[in-house]
Amino acid sequence: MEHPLVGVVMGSNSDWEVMVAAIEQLQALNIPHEKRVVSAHRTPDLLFDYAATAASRGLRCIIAGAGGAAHLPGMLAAKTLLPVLGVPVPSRHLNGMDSLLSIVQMPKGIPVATFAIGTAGAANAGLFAAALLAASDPMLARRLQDFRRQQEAAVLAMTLPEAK
Ligand code: RP5
Repeated sequence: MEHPLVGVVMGSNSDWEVMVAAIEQLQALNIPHEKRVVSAHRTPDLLFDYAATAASRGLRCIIAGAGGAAHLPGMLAAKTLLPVLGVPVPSRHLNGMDSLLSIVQMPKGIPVATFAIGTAGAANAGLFAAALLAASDPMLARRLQDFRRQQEAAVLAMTLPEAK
């Protein structure tokens, strides 16, 4: 793969089922990316290193998914000036409400762009990363526009069954 522009990180490989939706969007739009497990509380040194070197390695933004007391996106954002896109992963006991609140309620000063809980949020984070990059990449902007057109055509072609 080309030099990655988007880093996709997640707190555990158990987040993959959700976070793969972000990867799929990046792949569909031909955006070079990398993926990696980075845990805020289990691998804090790796987290610091990943965030501190992300910009100098050429990344333009980071998509971070985590569940539970999800400090991964916020801690990454604290250590890099790159935009961090946070994806709340559904948790076993609180269905991701804990993940959402942990990610969205960042105190003033260190922003995290927070997306919906689960696969919709992961996919939208991928699309948002595409929109960020498309601002300075006309070819990518065209691919993103094509995606929107295809999506529109699919909805316009939808039919509904007869009511009984
Ligand atoms: C978080 O804890 C991860 O992001 C994951 O969503 C959650 C559970 O992790 P595992 O116990 O499945 O590894 O760090």
